[in-house]
Amino acid sequence: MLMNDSDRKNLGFSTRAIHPVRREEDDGIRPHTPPIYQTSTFLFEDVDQGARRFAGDESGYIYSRLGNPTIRILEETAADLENAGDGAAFASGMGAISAVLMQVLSSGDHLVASRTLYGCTYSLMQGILPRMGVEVTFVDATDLSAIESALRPNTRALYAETPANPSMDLVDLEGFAALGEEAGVLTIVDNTFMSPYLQRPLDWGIDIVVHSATKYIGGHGDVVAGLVASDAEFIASLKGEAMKDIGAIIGPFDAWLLIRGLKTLQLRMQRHSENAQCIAEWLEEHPRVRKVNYPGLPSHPQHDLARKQNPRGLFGGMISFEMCGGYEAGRDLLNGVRLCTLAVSLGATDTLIEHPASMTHSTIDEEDQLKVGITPGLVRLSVGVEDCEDLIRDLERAMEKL
Ligand code: LCS
Repeated sequence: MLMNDSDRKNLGFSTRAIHPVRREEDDGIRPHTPPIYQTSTFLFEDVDQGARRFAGDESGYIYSRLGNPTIRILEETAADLENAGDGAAFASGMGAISAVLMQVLSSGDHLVASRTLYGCTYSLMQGILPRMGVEVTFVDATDLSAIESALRPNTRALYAETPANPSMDLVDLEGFAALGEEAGVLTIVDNTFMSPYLQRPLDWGIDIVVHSATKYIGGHGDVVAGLVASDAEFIASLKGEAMKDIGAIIGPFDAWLLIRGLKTLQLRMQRHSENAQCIAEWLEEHPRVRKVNYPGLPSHPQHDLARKQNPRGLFGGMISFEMCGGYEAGRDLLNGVRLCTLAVSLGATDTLIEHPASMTHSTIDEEDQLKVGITPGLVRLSVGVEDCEDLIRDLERAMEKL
């Protein structure tokens, strides 16, 4: 027997992640893992059935851009883990973010966004959105009063990442949601850095959550994908327009990889967080490091907020830190490590090290980079699930050579 929705309600996070939401699979074969429906289209019994499905008078699959059973398992399972009414999966995090913004915003609308965002999210808001007639104001989203002051009568949505890439600044989710509610505007939060195991923005009243599922949800650095979680009404509108008509859909095999990734999300996030806490504490004591940005450190200016929003006492695997000696020191550290992998992206099982100013955030001009703490000497580490002592030894050896 397959579990029904009320059975799931009483289950813990890990159990729900390990047992994906599976509806009827009535071909009698009953595979243990969900099948990959690697098909672009679905058969109709006859012309009338095709017409009924297109008219919405009969449920059932039509064409994989409009829905696919493997993708649906991922969407429902991910939504369940975010405590959302429903979910939608996309070809990439940027596919998810752009679809949400296209769905929510129209020409003449205004968006208030955090000034600290992943480089391509920022360039989407700075380049494409204004070209389509949407005004965007970037604010310091750690300061709720700055967000409030930026509101205008035509503001339609507020957008932030928390923790933000790569500054590790936090947004007060409860306050952010309350501001949106009071102003009658939608709140959108990118939960990529935390994953639903460590933080569930919808529980604080946020309207829409987006993810680069490329990162912790996939977890192994082998898939590019995005997810959206929200109430069922918003997801239905997103699927009915921005997903259907723009078409940045995920493929069935990539969806299957994410269903598999979710099963170990809790184990990985626990270990990523423990390793990152240990490395952040080590870096903070290192004479060649000027500053460490990690919400799990008491020195993080929003450490109390981090404890409130991450009640498990785990603060994720992402650290950024500023080297004494600026760009040259950062470059030499990145060139000197052997075990840490010199690559962008994050959330893989191995530790990745990169230079935000010249890589992930190079789409932001230098003046704006500096405003959000992306200095030439800033290094970003996506701490993996290796043995922590080995990572510290690798970093120590590279630091000694500086
Ligand atoms: N949101 C955040 C917070 C991200 O870090 C990224 C990608 C995206 C959205 C976009 O997701 P994608 O389309 O790549 O799945 N961040 C990257 C990074 O920091 N390094 O490489 C990609």
